[in-house]
Amino acid sequence: MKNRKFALVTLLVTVSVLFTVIACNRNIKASTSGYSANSTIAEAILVGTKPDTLVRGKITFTEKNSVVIMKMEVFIPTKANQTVALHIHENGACGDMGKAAGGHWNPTNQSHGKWGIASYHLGDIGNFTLDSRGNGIVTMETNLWAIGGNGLNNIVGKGIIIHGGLDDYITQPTGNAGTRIGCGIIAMAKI
Ligand SMILES: [Cu+2]
Ligand SMILES: [Zn+2]
Repeated sequence: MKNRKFALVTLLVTVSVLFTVIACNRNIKASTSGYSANSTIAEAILVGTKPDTLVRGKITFTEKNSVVIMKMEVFIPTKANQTVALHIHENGACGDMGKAAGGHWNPTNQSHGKWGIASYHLGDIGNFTLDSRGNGIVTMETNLWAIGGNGLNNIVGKGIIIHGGLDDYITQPTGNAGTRIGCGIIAMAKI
C-alpha cells in the first residue's frame, strides 16, 4: 500500500515537472517570437539630442546567415511630413548634442554618397520621410554589416544619428544633412 502511494506521488511529481518544463519552453518561445534561435540581435534606443526635441525610437538589427536586417521605428512630431537623414556614426556616444558621435562610420575608407551607388560610407543609410504624425519606419537589409565579431564591419558600439535635414548624397563628408536631432548607440540585445 505504502509503495503504491509512493509510486503515485512520484508519478504526479514527474507529470507536474514535465508540464512546468513544457510551460517554460513555451514562455521562452513566446518572448523571442520573430527571431530564430541562430540569429544575433543588436538594438539602439533613439532619443533627442536636446531636451526640447522629442525623438522616440528603436532600431533592431538581426543577423542571420551573414545578412543583417535593420528595422527602425521612430516618432519625431516636429518633423511630420518631412524627410530627414539617418546614418551610422563612428562613436557610440550622444553627448554635445550628438556631436560626440563623430563622423560617419566609414571603415572601408570611401567617399560619402548614396547607399548602393558608386562610393558610400558603410554608415550612409540615407533619407526617410515621416508621416503626418511624425512616425517613420525604415527597413534595410545588407551583407556589408556584421553584429559583433572582430571585423571592421561590426556595427556594435557605433552611434546612430538622425539629422534635422536631408542628406544630399554629394557634400563631403557629411551630405550636409544639418543638425543632429536624434541619437542612439548600437548594443547587443539582451534577450
Ligand atoms: Cu549623420
Ligand atoms: Zn556618409
